[in-house]
Amino acid sequence: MPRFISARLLDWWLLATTGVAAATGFASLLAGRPSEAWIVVLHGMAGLLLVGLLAAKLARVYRRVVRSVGPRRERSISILATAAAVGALITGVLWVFGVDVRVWQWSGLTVHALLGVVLVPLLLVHLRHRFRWSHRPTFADRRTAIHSTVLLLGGIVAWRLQRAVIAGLGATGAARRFTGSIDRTWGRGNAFPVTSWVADDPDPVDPDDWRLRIDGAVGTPATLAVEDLAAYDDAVTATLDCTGGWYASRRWSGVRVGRLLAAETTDPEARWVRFESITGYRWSLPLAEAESALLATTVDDEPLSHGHGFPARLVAPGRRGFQWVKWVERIEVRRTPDYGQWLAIFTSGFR
Ligand SMILES: Nc1nc2c(c(=O)[nH]1)N[C@H]1C(S)=C(S)[C@@H](COP(=O)(O)O)O[C@H]1N2
Ligand SMILES: [Mo]
Repeated sequence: MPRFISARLLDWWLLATTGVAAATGFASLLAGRPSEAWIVVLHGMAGLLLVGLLAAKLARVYRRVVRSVGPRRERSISILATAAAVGALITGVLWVFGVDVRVWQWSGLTVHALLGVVLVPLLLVHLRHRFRWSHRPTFADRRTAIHSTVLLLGGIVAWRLQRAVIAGLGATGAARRFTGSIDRTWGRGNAFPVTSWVADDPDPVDPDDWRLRIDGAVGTPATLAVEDLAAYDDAVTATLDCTGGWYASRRWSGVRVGRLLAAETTDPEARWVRFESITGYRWSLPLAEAESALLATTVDDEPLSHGHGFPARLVAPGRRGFQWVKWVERIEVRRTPDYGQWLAIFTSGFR
């Protein structure tokens, strides 16, 4: 196997590219506006480059692995990390080409993300075993600069080619949104997938019992009933884009959150608005963004179904689906951000 680039440079690029792939992969979960499409593009380029880099690395080390050179624990970690990386690359590439490798209830894109999450700690342990700062390449030399430029261009060209091939094949991949999600806009009203997290599965809400509380950094807390919300008919057309890999555009109507807060917000220090579900699921938005968001009660003029959050859900245009809290029962105006929400979306529903 001829060596095109030095082992040092290959390892450095593997680490850097994996870092970029992990960072953009995570950031892509929050990317909901077209101006953030570059995050997903960069993720794709890093992934395609990794296919080549990982193949080159495996060609270099596989003999050591099959001959069982080195401590057993180190080898096991290397093998597990390789498996996670190869799995993530395969599921990622297949997703882009329109092949959804479902495992249990997870979409291929979710499987891809989970493998990426598993890879990070494995890679850190692998680095702890094998990383030597003294083995870094010297970037001052010309060969290294040329090889690095070739690799960088390789990633870009591979990405362009992938786009051309998909467009040429007319594969379902061509219909993906910039986030990578597949179009599920078919049908209207409530006819689109229901997606809830880990344990969020409440009983249907009785509209007579349901109350919306508006409190926190507000003058006087308020309580509204279903009839109170029916008095408004603000509407917005917005796309619900789930990080699980599908999206649906709909016309939502209800009440613009700013109207509910107008009478209430008196605290000049108020900066955030937190939307809380009957299940404990919650997310918060900066005040100005929250004010322009919609607390929706209908979708395409149908009342929201239970699965979609009846009697009221947050519609936050430009935000990813997981931030569109369903079954909202409390709107809290806050001075500080709510970091606990990152945990709450995983643990809600368990109580
Ligand atoms: N309370 C609550 N709200 C939630 C969720 C949830 O599990 N619980 N799931 C979120 C996710 S991940 C998405 S993609 C959207 C899905 O909305 P839908 O089920 O109406 O399609 O709701 C979001 N709001
Ligand atoms: Mo989602």
